[in-house]
Amino acid sequence: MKFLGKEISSPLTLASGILGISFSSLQRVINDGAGMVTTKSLSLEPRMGHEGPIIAEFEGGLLNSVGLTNPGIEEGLLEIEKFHQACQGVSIVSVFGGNTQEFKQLAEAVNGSPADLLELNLSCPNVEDEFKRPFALVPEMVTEIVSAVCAVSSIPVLAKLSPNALDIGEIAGLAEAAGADAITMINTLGHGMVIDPIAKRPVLRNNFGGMSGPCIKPLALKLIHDVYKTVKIPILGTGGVSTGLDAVEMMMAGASAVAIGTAVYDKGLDVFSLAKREMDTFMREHGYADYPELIGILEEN
Ligand code: RRO
Repeated sequence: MKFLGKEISSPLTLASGILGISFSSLQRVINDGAGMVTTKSLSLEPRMGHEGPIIAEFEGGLLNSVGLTNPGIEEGLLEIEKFHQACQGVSIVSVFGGNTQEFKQLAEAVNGSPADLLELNLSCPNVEDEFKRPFALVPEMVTEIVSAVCAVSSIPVLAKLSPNALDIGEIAGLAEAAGADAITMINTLGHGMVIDPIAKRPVLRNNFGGMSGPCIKPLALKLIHDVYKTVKIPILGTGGVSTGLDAVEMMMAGASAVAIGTAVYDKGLDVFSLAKREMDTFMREHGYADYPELIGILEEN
């Protein structure tokens, strides 16, 4: 099947942030059955991120307050070069800028690389202290950043949106009107807090963080379906997917491809081969010949 004109071996995709940027991990995910990989969001300069603990487990998934730890765009793109020398997978380079100009500079840097697709992270929940509200919650910033990037990018552009937006359908529509080629949704939810009752303290050093994992899957499905009905561009769905059946549900809701993040932390890299096998079995048993047949076929009651 194809996603944004790129041939992919399956709709399964590594979500941003879960395996960093090293080409060998990204290559392993492709060998395990994913069609695409997304890098950790890269900024112009390297960032240390927040002090630990930055991850807290709870019964519904994970809370993270990573704080955009990354080695910077230059080093990230060196790994992308190695990735493309090593395998046939499709790469999505995720970038984060503190303002429109930085997003533009990042897009220009990515133009000079073999990256296939460019994802704009407009929705990191963990850097509000430095950059104020995530851009995906500010309609005029979505329009400004997406237009500026699409004017210079030589590869297709995805806008990654937040479930915290008041009306994510409106935000997706603005991204589409500004030239985005696809929507990635959803980034982590909240903030949430996990408490250590003995210490009488939040587990995260930063006190709160974005929620991911099975607890956000129903929200992701609902919002993806809403956006599917609103825009014409494809959706890279993500949020709580850990099995092949979860991926099938997300495609039925309207996603053209499905990214797995937190489940890699829980289940290890085998999650891709397991999910692909389960998807393929479901499709064979229910008479679907190819993945795109699943997209948006949900019938509402
Ligand atoms: O690095 C993070 O703290 C982070 C990012 Br950039 C993001 O987009 N989503 C998230 O939950 N954490």
